[in-house]
Amino acid sequence: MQDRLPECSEKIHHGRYTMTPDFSSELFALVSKAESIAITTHISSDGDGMVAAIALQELLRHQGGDSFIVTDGEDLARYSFLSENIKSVRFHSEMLFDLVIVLDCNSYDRLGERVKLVQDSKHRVVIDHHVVEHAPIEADLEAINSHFVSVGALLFHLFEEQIRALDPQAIKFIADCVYVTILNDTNNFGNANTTADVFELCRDLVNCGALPHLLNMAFLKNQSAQELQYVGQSLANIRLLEDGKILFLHSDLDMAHRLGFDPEQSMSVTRYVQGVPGLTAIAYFRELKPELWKVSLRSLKLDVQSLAADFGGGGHRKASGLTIKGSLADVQAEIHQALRKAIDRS
Ligand SMILES: [Mn+2]
Repeated sequence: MQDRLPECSEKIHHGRYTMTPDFSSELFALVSKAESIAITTHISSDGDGMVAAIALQELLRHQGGDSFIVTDGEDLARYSFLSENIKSVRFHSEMLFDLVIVLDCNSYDRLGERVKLVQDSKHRVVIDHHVVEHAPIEADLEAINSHFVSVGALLFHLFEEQIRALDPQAIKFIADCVYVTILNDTNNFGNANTTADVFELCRDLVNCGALPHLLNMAFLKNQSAQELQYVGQSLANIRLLEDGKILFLHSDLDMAHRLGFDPEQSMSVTRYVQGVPGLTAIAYFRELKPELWKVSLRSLKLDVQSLAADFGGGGHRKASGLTIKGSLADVQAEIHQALRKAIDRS
């Protein structure tokens, strides 16, 4: 698929694409020299970066490279349907690796405490599909191409030859992982990045043994009854404002305690309300500590990044977040006012 792109055949620095022509052999040369290898991804890891890391670990294992996935301690049980043998370790500041491979991230800003892990390593490799913006990681070797739908898809492209040379079981394993990265980054083929190329790649992955119905169930519908109750009660809190242009919903600590559910384990709640007709903006309020709220903003029409920035938050134009102190009523009133102003300006 994407190998039609000229960007993949030569090293180009447009701030957007960097691909070395023989990336895979250069990477395997680094891997064979390295005494210790770490694979890592951005903070608040997701089903792209982390699952691509699981796929890469498997590929390296077949190439004789033993690696650790370095995490912030997040629970990888979520991915146990892919593998029970993920070799991972929680980051601590004394650890040192010869080679660190960073996936789904090209910026020191997105590494949290693991900046040290990357900076202290002898060699660094970056594989990513985000546009390069702030504090780029200085890498010995990098493959950055924002044409790819997920870093898993980029990984498959870079190593397709090596992957296809594996035994059928290993091929299927990696195809499953890559498929999950696409489910994650297209939000189940629902985002604007779901192109014909994506379906072509998925066709290849299914031909490699990936079973979409099982992966869909295991990855996207893997929610405990408590989590569904948590989502349900959050949805029951929906309020419409400004003639139905603004939708508010919230989850407080009391609710989480009552249900015995850890909100950190929750998948996005806003995805359930994004299709409500007539909306200009969504604000989801989640209580982090008593009277401290995380606000997730979504809008197809307003620039919610600049709105979040006014409160010390950040993100993207269409999806951003901030934290704010106060009672729910006060916090909602403040965000309501800011959104109303943004609507008036638009
Ligand atoms: Mn990604």
